[in-house]
Amino acid sequence: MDDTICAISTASQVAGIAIIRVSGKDAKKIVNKIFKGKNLEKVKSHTINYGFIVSNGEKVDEVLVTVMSSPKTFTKEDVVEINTHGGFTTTNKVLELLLLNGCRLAEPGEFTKRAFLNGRIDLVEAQSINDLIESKTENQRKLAMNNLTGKMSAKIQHLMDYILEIRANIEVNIDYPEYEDELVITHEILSDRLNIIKKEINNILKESKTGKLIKNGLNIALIGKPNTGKSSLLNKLIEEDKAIVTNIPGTTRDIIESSFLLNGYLVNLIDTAGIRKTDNLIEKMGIDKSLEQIENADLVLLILDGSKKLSQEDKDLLKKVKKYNYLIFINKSDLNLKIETEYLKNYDYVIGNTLNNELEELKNKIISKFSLDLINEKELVFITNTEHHALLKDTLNTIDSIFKNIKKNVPIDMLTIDLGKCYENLGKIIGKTYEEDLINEIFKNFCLGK
Ligand SMILES: Nc1nc2c(ncn2[C@@H]2O[C@H](COP(=O)(O)OP(=O)(O)OP(=O)(O)O)[C@@H](O)[C@H]2O)c(=O)[nH]1
Ligand SMILES: [Mg+2]
Repeated sequence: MDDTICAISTASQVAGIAIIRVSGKDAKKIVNKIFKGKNLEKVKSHTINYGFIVSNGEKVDEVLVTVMSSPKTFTKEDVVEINTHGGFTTTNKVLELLLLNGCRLAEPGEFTKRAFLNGRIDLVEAQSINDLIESKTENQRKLAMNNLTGKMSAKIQHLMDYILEIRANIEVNIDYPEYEDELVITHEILSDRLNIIKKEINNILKESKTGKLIKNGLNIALIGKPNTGKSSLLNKLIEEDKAIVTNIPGTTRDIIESSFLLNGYLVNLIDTAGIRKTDNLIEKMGIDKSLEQIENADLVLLILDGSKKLSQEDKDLLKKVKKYNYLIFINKSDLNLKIETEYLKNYDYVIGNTLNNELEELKNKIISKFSLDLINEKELVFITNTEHHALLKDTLNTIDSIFKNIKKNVPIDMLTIDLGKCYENLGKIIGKTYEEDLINEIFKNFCLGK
């Protein structure tokens, strides 16, 4: 972290302006070497300075240079940002000059890594910067922004503080029995407190499902016999003629994916080959892919042709989808309905058609199935990272093993190792360590050694 790094921070495309970011202790010195204007090493912090980037006395570009002194910057180091005219050649030339004058090209994410290592942001916040950049919907943006402002980190930190307090308390009970003011942690008290932690982690995990849904979108696989209108439905929902539609059964062979916004949430539709018995090798391969999609989807949407009686193939599919999170869409309601709805009475279905865009009932059903109408009202603070999810699950497992040991009457001091493990797991989410914190906690709360 001793060196000074630089990178083009804006998109690599022709634009009016591009920004080159420089961070590190020599940021001002290096930029100053190639800048004609005020002395950047002497200007006030957080100022924008007009001038030219020069190379061998020749003007390369007319620029605005923002100088921001440590520590009030993104990386907490000195940061200089050069606004160049955004052509490829000019921007690359300025970057090249920085490299020739002592900067190193930043690795991907290195500015954020420095912000983390210098204590400006924690790991959840660092991750959410990426999410913020990649967000496609308003809700994804809100979620990332809430995480960025540390709301999730605060929740995790709160749990960690609680564990640390118990752990430090036990430590004092053992090492300083003469310290009588201190509550003695018994198996019962420990169980009560562990239950509180468990409940909170379970809540975070439950809500994280919603977070994942916002971040990755809701994956819906469109499944059904050939010719029921799967591709027509995809086209109608995304409002674009993306998938080929014909009256020839077996039209779709490959998987076709596209997204649309439902109530502000990203929905990824996966159109698949109609499922039937076939000797055609290509169609067969397509059907295998359809069946794979059933496994991976958040919702399996089975499309039936309402103008026909149920065939054996439909009935087989009905049996199959019941094992998943499914919904049935009876399509072609503009025609005479011949489908036996009586057979479907124990199934969750809605009726509509793609021909006249009668899809409101279907949309509303999906919204209510995933409570998409309720999410908005809650505060969007969720764990979205898979590793963080795994760490929380691991913490729950460790708590369960403590409970088992309590039942076996294992002495309290033997349980502290597992308590430490819980703390460490949670700490990994926000990038904090255990030992140091424990020592601080003991000495902070109990003012020992007086
Ligand atoms: N009347 C009517 N016809 C429809 C409706 N939806 C689709 N169709 C027709 O049904 C036929 C099949 O539509 P597709 O969308 O290609 O069906 P598919 O399920 O994708 O078929 P495969 O790709 O072969 O599995 C086309 O002729 C569509 O125009 C509807 O709501 N009403
Ligand atoms: Mg199709």
